[in-house]
Amino acid sequence: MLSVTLSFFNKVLAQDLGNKCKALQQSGSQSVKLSRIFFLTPLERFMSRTSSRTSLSRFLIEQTRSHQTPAELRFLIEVVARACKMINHQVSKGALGGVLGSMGTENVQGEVQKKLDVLSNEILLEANEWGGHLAGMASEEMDNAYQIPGKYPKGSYLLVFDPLDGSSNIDVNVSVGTIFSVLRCPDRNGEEGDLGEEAFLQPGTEQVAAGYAIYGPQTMLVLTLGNGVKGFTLDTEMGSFILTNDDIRVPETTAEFAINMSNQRHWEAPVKRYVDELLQGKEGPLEKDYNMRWVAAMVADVHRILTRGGIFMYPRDSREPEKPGKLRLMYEANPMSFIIEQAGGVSTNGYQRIMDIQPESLHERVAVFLGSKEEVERVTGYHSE
Ligand code: AFP
Repeated sequence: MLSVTLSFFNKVLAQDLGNKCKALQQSGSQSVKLSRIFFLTPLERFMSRTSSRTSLSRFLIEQTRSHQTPAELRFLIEVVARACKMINHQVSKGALGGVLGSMGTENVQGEVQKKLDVLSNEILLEANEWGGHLAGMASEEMDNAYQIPGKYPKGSYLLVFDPLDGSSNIDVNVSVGTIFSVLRCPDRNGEEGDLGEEAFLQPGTEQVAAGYAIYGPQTMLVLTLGNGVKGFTLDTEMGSFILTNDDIRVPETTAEFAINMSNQRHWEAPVKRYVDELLQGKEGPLEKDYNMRWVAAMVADVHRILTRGGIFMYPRDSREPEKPGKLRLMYEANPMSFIIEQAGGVSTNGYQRIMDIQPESLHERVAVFLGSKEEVERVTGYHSE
C-alpha cells in the first residue's frame, strides 16, 4: 500500500516537474526562471542536486574504463571510502555513542590509545580483509603487519593507515581524520607464509594511491591516484562521496605557517632561523607579515594548506635526539607528501624529498616540511647552508 502511494506521489511530482520545465523553456524571462529555482518541489531539488554529480564510484569506474586505475585498486579505494563513512558515523556520535575517552592502553609508539583509535582500526581491518584485493595491512595502532586471514583470497596491494589521526582532538570536538597509503605487494615468488614487515618498506615514490578522510564540519575524502588530487564531499543524506574539488592545487606562495611553537627551544638552528624570520614579518628579511595556524591534527592542517596554501612543519627536535621527528613516515608523511606533490606543492624532511626516503621500519618517524613550494624550498635551503 505504502509503495503504491509513493509511486503515485512520484508520478505526480514528475509530471509537475515536466510542466515546470516546459513553462521555463517557453517563458525565457529571468524573473520567472529565478522564481522557479527558488520554489522547487522536493523532487525537483533532489533531481537538480543529483543529476549532474559525479560520485566517487562513478569517478573510479571512469578511471578504470580509461585504463588509468586497475579494477582491483578501484575496489580497494571504494572499500576504504566505505570504512571512512563508518568511522565518520562513529566519530559524529561523540558522547552519545559512548566512544569518547581512552582505552587505558598504549600503541607501539607508547601513545595512549583512544577508544575511537581502536574502533577505527577495527573498522578498517574488517572492511578490507575479505575482499581479495590486499596482501596485507599495517597501521599506527598495530605493532606488526596484519595478516589477511587464511580463509580469504589475497590480492596484490598493501594498505597502510593511520586510522584516526589527531585523536587527541576527539574529546574536544575538533577535526580528526584517517590517512591511508596504497603500495603494491612485492612479488613473493610463490612463498605462502606470513607477510613480513619488509614487504611494506618501500619509498613513498612507490605509492599507487594515497588519501585522507577529514571528519570536520563537512566530511571529505581527498584522493590521489597519481594524476592530480580530487576532493569528494560526503552527502550524508545519500551516503555517498561526491566530487566537489576536481583539481586541487596548492598555491606556490603563502603567508601562513603551521608549527607547534611551544617546541621552539628544542628545534635545530635552520628551523629557528626560518621561524624567526617569519615572525619578523614586514620588518624582517622576508618583507611580509605571516599568520600562524596549528590544529594539531595533521589531516586538518594539511587540508587547510591544500585549500588556501601554507607551510606545515613538524621538525626533528632535541627532546628525543634518536628520533628524527614526531610524525610517522609510512602512514602520515608519505601519503600526505604524495597528495601535496600531486597538488603542485613540495615535501621534504629539511634535507631531501620525503618520498625518496627508504624506510627502515614500519613505524619510522620523520621530520616534515610540506606545502607551498616557495616556503618549503626556503626552509629546506636553510638546512644545507
Ligand atoms: P595524535 O593522533 O596523537 O593526536 O597526534 C597527532 C599528530 O600525529 C599529528 O596529526 C599532528 O600534526 C601532531 O601529532 C601534533 O603534535 P603536537 O601535539 O606535538 O602539536
